[in-house]
Amino acid sequence: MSTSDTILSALADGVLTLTLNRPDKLNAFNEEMHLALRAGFERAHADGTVRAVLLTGAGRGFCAGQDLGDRDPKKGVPDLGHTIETFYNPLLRLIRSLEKPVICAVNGVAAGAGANIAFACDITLAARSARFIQAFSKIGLVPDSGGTWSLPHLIGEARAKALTLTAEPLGAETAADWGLIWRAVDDDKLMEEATALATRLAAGPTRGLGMTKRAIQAAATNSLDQQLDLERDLQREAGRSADYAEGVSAFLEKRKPEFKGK
Ligand code: T3D
Repeated sequence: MSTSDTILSALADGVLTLTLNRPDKLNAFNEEMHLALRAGFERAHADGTVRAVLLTGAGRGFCAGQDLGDRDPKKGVPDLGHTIETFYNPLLRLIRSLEKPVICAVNGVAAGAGANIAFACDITLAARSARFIQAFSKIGLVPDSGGTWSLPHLIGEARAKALTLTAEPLGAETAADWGLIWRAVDDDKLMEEATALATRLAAGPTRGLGMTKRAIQAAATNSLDQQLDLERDLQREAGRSADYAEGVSAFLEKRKPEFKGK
């Protein structure tokens, strides 16, 4: 099933796979691709049969950020604050607020917003040959798509500043060593591993996984006391879920649980 040619969308085994599909432009964002990707994540929020999302790119790149062909200075001075507010920020919020796992399979270069979108996903795998580039400083821009938040949180200020000010490419293995992504995998195994992971998570206790995501993200701004209170509230809710009853029953009956995401 496809929402637009610029995003390929397919649902199988509870995993909604969204593939950025402008390979000639290394999957750079134009407005059509933004709207189609947003529609994909909105579907993931609304559709109970979607229990995990897998985001990847078609061709040799993951995403080269904004399509600079749409930013030709000869056409006038753009209001980039407006495009961030209209397109990039809503996308980041949809990814972070989705109470289902979002797996990202970075199949090639991830530059500008493309890199920071990959860092915003819950579990990011990258092909060993992939590289991440904070390309913004090369064209006089500031990192966006949450990069000025996620980079210092994930790797500290020193590395965040060096990456963003120099725009030096960062290889997938170093990105994994630094904690920017989960794992670098052999190029020819990327989609197999990412699909297996997404499928495993989609068969899991979706509500518990979603609340886990919420709790981990909340820790960025909460005190320990606030976090302890949040854990209490979320555990109360998780303890009332059908999947918790199923998980405990399966353990006691020495069988595999069959979670329904409820
Ligand atoms: O504007 C706003 O709304 C604000 C938001 C901004 C968010 C951002 O993401 S700003 C950052 C924008 N992105 C960049 O600055 C990256 C530009 N691209 C590159 O630096 C390089 O392409 C890469 C390092 C990503 C990859 O290099 P390489 O050598 O592997 O590939 P290439 O030959 O440069 O690119 C292949 C093709 O993709 C090429 O087209 P061609 O010549 O074969 O017809 C190239 O022009 C095209 N392409 C790559 N990136 C973009 C792009 N076309 C349009 N926009 C791009 N961002």
